[in-house]
Amino acid sequence: MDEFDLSDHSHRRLNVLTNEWILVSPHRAKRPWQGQVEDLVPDERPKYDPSCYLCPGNDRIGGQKNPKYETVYIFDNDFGALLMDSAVGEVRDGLLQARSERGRCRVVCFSPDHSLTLSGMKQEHIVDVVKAWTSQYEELGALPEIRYVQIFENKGSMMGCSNPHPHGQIWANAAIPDIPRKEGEQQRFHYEKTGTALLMDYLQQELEKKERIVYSNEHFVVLVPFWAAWPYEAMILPMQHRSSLPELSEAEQVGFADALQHLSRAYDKLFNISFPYSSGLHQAPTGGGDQRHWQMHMHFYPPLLRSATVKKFMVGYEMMANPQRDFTAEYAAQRLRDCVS
Ligand code: H2U
Ligand code: ZN
Repeated sequence: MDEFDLSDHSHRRLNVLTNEWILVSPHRAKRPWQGQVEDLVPDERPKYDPSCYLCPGNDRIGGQKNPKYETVYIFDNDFGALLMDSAVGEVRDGLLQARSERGRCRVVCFSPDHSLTLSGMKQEHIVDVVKAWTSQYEELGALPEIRYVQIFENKGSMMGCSNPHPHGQIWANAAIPDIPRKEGEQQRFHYEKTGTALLMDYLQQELEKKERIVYSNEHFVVLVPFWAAWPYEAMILPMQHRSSLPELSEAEQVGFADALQHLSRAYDKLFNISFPYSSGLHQAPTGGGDQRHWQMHMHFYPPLLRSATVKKFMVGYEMMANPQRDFTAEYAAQRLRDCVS
């Protein structure tokens, strides 16, 4: 039998942030592919679209009108999944349990320019987005009913985004949702055991090995996590221990914007399209308590596998057992590194 090799033999990798496993089958990356492989025509959009409900000065579907904004613009989602004033109550009926949930949902327009995405924005304007996320985290997190602020972006129709105008969302709610709760628990276990932040120790290992680093500047690192499940999954991490955005210095805000810009440009270059993904920031829960174990980070989960049109399906085994991938995280990191400019 051959000597075990991560680049050749099937294996499982542990996601230390969630304590869940993923299956890697590198030998399958060599199997023949008969599906279509084609580039999409790049979508050309005007800087202003009179029918866009996010463009400056336009009417929204809910009847409100956007101001003629010139930088980042934030409004309460007209169709928010969470409301601050909904009825409070509980159902406990044997195994049937339910609890009311309150919260606030907002939409964050990254730019007044309808034609842009993060990758095409000037770095100083991405810094404005980082600053807006920071003040939203502070403002929403200070509400007494809020324990967790989730900042995210769905980019591209493939990810269910309803409008190409550059924007993201924020949902803030009373309970800590499952994924950040699991990540928080894992980080707490590690901190209690070692006195150091889990993701700081992980980053140290990655910086030594270098094989999964896509890009880095003085303050931030872009890497493909060892346990990546999506083909071109990536993570942005601060170099220093920072639990949440308000802890970043001005220079670190710029470093974060620079990392965002380089990753989004590399993504667009990979298959020569405006690359779809869901991204989101994980940060310490709000509302008090010791959160030193938390290290803020941003996840990118792009659905594409092989080209602009060939997507990775998280189906069958992934739905029933655990995520699986063919080519390795190291291969993905190499390809993304080749696209960094
Ligand atoms: P996507 O990021 O998934 O495209 O969602 C856009 C959000 O914008 C969506 O949550 C909100 C929708 O509720 N929206 C408004 O708040 N007002 C509108 O007039 C249209 C859409
Ligand atoms: Zn628009």
